[in-house]
Amino acid sequence: MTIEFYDLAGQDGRNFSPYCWRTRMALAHKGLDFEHRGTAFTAIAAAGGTAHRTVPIIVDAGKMISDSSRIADYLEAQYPDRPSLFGGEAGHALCKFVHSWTNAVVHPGVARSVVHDIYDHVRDEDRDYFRTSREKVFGQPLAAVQAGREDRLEAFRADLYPLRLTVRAQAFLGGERANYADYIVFGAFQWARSISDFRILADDDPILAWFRRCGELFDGLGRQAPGYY
Ligand SMILES: N[C@@H](CCC(=O)N[C@@H](CS)C(=O)NCC(=O)O)C(=O)O
Repeated sequence: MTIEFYDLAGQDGRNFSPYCWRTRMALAHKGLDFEHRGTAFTAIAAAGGTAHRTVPIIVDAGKMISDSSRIADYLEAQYPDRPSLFGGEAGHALCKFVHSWTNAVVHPGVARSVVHDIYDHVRDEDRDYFRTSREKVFGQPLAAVQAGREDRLEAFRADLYPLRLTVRAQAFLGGERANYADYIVFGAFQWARSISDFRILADDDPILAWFRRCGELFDGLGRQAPGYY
């Protein structure tokens, strides 16, 4: 039975959720077909009920699972004969660091750079919800959160130095081949690319070259998704 994949959907087929990209890449890595269910923020409750409040959500063989990490663990356990997402226990453990670093350093930097651009790309029915919920989190109007992003760029790019050093020396975080660590970080930059023309990464940044390599995986899955660059 084909897996159902509930993915966040904005305007013009833009699927911009960084967490959903983790899942989308994981499904592709495992070679699993899925039925794509583009879902507005305000439609998640109808899809997932009270138990699943965020996307990504998958439904596989009648079982509903949310949270990108849980989904990755499920896919790895359920489909052991398909290519491994983690390459074993050590890889799985190391992904927890990549997850924490991405959520603590990369996501906040990206969010502050493009949050108003996200607002511009959410579906009409999501606009009030997105603005209200995110302004509550940031304690500021979205335009004020994003303002000054050019001035913050150098510091944010410097924060990415460990990633830069790594992907300059090897093709992927997983080594010669991409694994779930790559998809975790890829999701963050794909998020930005999907809804903003603001260039977080300089043209000559090795991270951009790595991002493009990731975008070419699985027949250009990432590159072909609507985006600004
Ligand atoms: N820990 C979750 C986080 C997922 C998450 O926050 N998803 C966002 C979209 S990027 C969401 O569904 N938000 C619902 C909302 O804001 O109401 C995961 O890894 O999947």
